[in-house]
Parts: sequence; C-alpha cells; structure tokens
Amino acid sequence: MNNTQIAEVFENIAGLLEIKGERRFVVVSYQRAARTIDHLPTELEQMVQEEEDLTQIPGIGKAIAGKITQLATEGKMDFYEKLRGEFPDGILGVMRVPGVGPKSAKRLWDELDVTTVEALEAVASDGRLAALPRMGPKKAENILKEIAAARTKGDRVPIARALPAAERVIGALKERCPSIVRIEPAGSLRRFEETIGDIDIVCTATDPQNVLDTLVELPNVASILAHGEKKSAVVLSEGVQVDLRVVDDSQFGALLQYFTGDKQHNIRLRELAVRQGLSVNEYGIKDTETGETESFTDESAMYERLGLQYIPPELRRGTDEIDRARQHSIPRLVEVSDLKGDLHVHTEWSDGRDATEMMVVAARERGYEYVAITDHSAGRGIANGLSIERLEEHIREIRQLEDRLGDIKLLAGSEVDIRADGSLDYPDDALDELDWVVASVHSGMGQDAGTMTARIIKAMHSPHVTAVGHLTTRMIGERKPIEADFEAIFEAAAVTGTALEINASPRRLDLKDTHAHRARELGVPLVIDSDAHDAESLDNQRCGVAVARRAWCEPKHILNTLPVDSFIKYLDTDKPDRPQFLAEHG
Ligand code: DGT
Ligand code: CA
Ligand code: CA
Ligand code: ZN
Repeated sequence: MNNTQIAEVFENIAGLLEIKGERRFVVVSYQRAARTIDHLPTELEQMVQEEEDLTQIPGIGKAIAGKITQLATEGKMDFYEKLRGEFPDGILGVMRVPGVGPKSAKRLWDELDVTTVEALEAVASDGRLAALPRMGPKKAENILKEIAAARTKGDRVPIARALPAAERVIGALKERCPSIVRIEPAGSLRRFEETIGDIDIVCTATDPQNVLDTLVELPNVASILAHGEKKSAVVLSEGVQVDLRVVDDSQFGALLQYFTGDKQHNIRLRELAVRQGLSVNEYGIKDTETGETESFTDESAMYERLGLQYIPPELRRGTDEIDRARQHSIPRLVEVSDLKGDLHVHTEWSDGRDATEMMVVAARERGYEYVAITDHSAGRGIANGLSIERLEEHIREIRQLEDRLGDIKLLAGSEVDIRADGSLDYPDDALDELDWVVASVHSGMGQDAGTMTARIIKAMHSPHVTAVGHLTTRMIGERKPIEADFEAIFEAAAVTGTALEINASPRRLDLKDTHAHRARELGVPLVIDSDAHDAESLDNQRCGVAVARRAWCEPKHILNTLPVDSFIKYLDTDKPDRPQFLAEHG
C-alpha cells in the first residue's frame, strides 16, 4: 500500500467514527494522521520494512503507528475492518461525495435510508433530499453535479495499469469462489483499447451471490458503488472502477457480447438484427414475432445466428467489421502462438535486469526459434549504453552462448540511438558486426515535425538499420508522441525495406493500432517486440499482438512469425527487397 492509500484508510476511519458519534478529539487525531501521511516524503511501507520508529513522525502516536504497521505488512487493519463491518457497504462512498461528508451521510442514512451513491443520486433528484431541513434544492443540485463529475472525471486508466488490476481481481475471485464456471474481462479491456474507463467483468457461477459478495469484500476495494443480485461495482484502491456481472451459464455468450461493445458495434449489430425480425439484448436474441428469446453459451453461436462470421473483440469498433463478417472475409488474425522470435530484448549489459542467458532461456521456454539481444548504444549514458569495446565483448558472449545452447538462433543486436541529426550512435564498422539493429529515438523528442521526419527517414536509409523501435516514443497517459509526418515515414519504411516495430510494452503500444494499420497497407514489414527488460516481460508480446489484431494484421504481415530459416533468408535479402520477400514467404 502506498501512502495515499494508507491516508485514505485513516480518512475513512475518521469519517466512520464521526458517524458513530465518537468523541471529537479521537476523530481529529485520525484526520490529522491522514493529512500527515499524505504529505510524508517517504513511503511508510518502506519505513516499516526498515523498522523505523513511526512515532517520530509528528502527529503519529503509538496506537496509530501500530495500525500503520499492520496495514503496511498485512495489507489490512483489524480495527478498520471491524469498524467498516458496523456500517452498510456503500456508506463510505456516500460520505466521500464532495459536499456530503460524515454528518450529512449519517442524516441521509437515518432519515432517507441512503446507503449507496446510487440511492443518494435518487433522493437528490426526486426532491426528497431537498425537502429535509437545512438541505434544500441548491444542496441537492450540487450533490448531483458532484456525482456526475466523479463519473466523468476523465480519469481513464492506461491499459498498463488496468490490465494487471483486472487480472488480480479475476485471480482473487477464482481463488475465493470455487463456484465460478467462467469469468472473462469484457468492455474496452477485452477490445484492448489503450485507456480504460472502467473494468467490466462477466461471470457465470453456481453460486452467483457469493461471487458478488466476494468482490465487495476484496481487500483492495476502496469503495462500493453497487451491490446487488446480478451486479456489483466497486472502486479499487488504485482508483479503477470494476463492474462485475454474474449470470446463468446459458446466457454467458449474450452477456459477454453485450458488455464487450463497443457501443457503436452493438448498435450496428442490433440494426442488422432488426432487419431480420430479431432483437439482440444482454440475455440473447429475441424473435420479435414469437417473443421467444434464444440463449447462447458462447459468442460465436450468437454471431452465427445473425448470419455473421465470428468477429474478434479487437475489431469491434463499429467501422466495417460487420460488413466484412457478412461476407465472411475477416482474415485469421495473428496470435501469440504465431510468433517465432523476439527482436528487441535488453539484458543487464545495459538497463535490463537479467543476464543474457536468462533472457535467452526464457525466450526459448516461450517456444521461440530466435531472439535478438538489443542493448542500448553508448549515447544512452543513462541506460548504461555499451561502448564499442563492451559491444564487442557482448557480441562474443552472445556467439558463445548460441554455440553452447545449440537449439536457438541468437542475433547479436543493438538498440541504437538515432541522434538529433539522424546519424546513428555507432560507426558503420561497428554496426557491420551486428545481425539486427533497432534504431530508436530517445532524445530531442520535441523537434518540429519536419526535422523529426527527416531525422527518422535518414536513419532508415542506413543499410544496417533493420527496424525502427517505438516510433512515436509515447508513453500512454505519461508522455506525448513525437510530431512527425507518419505517412512519409511509412512510405520510406516500405521503400527502404525497414521494418517498423509494434512495441508490445503496455505502457507504450507503439506503433499504435491505426499506425500499424496504415503501415501494413503500405506494405511495411511489421515486427512485434517485447522490449523486455526482464524475463517476465517477454510475455508483453500478447499486448503487441492485440495491437496488431486491432490493425487487422495476419501472420503474413508480421516479420517475426517467419520460421528461423525464412527469417535468415529475409536478412540475407537486399534491404529494399525485403518487403517483397515477406509478402512472398509470410
Ligand atoms: P470504457 O469503460 O469507457 O473504457 O469503455 P467500455 O466500452 O468498456 O464501456 P462501458 O464500460 O460503459 O460499457 C461496456 C460495454 O457495454 C460497452 O462497450 C457496450 C455495452 N453498453 C453499456 N451500456 C450501454 C448502453 O447504454 N447502450 C449500448 N448499446 N451498449 C452499452
Ligand atoms: Ca468499461
Ligand atoms: Ca462498465
Ligand atoms: Zn528504446
């Protein structure tokens, strides 16, 4: 738990104690602790680990120090859990609506039985709240505004944060609820959008109520928005909302379809159904004439019922995917199992965590036939880039390792900086020693579009540059992409025979889907790379594959789906002829 989360717990305790009618000085001591914690320069978790004396912090006495220690070590606090148990689940959410606070939350609970944000919204809109003494229409209006603002706060979460959060929730539910039959993420996460508004999860179970109850009781739940018989919704302590729906197994297909969206796709699907005298809803497909609803255990049967080929979630965007499905012309999209190698991998030689051998063995475990080791070039002082001498030493290590392992092709490579003027960070004779060169921009990202475009195209004209890495350098939600004429860059990539990378790191996803789509159309060889800095991150490839699927890529468009023999022939081909080679052999 980080300090913000710990502070929030103490803020909640203060509120609940106030509702309970606890003495003023006790409430204030918790409030003061919350504020202190929020402004602390060091992480409490770390201080606890290092056994520092928390009572040295002003405003933190012995009792509160003990509570912090329990939170930091166990992730929960007995006192808080017990206190929360004395109140309805949703009361914290009500209390935290700006302008409400503990006092009003208690009144609304006592007088109008309000225990959830939804109920609060209801009484604020139907006049009951306004009718209470000292509340009034102005107050009701403000509360409605605050609720709406909280909903549309625009706090979309980068997929790199939503993905592990969703996996943790699904994992925890599976572990705690043996009655679960099927559980899948839906919504924008399943479609693999780059930012996620909220996480939708659909589930079937023999004991649905148990699953819904378990969600709201998970330790990392910060507040409960809804808790019913079909659906629960919570906000996790990391600030992401989770919507969980549980239905009967026979309806799983329809529910998954409905909540995968996107909205536009669903609208078009419904229009198509209406023309067939059918209506699609979250329970199945209803025959408008007979009034009977047909259930579907899986999605593909549902699409089939409408005369459609199955549409992969990544394509559901309400563009032309339904027309294509009607003509049965949706191609077989690339899958993780199609990948035969990874061509952008870091080791401890530059800024990676693991030894070369460990990365290679991990790559081999993933079934790869080849892997390119691409540590940073010298200019990346920050990333411990390799001098020419260290580069040569590293190449020797890679060659020896390949001989020793004997069953995986290793490419001695580099991720070479493209300098501000478009020159490369190693001289030609050093690059000549390498089998695979990813050229990337890591500095001077603020150049104007004209300069940047020329810079990248110049690098692509080098015969040594086999691929360009993370073209736009963006970090989703953190760093804006470079400005450049991407159309010109894609054309130059096709002409020079330079592959473009789909960087699979979920923080980057670069190329993004629309860029990958356009590059594919122009015949640019695409390569899906993990850019792994540790062995586990080799699994990022699935994120890159999702981007490629959103770009309608088939295995033949992706260079690293080639088996090792063809891949070597690709590299032996004159650079400008390589796109043609891939088109013929992919
Ligand atoms: P997000 O959460 O903003 O990243 O995007 P989604 O697509 O996950 O949207 P969300 O969570 O509001 O709803 C999940 C899916 O459920 C959505 O893609 C389509 C379906 N859905 C939800 N509400 C409606 C609705 O009012 N009309 C229609 N047609 N579909 C809806
Ligand atoms: Ca969603
Ligand atoms: Ca949702
Ligand atoms: Zn890089």
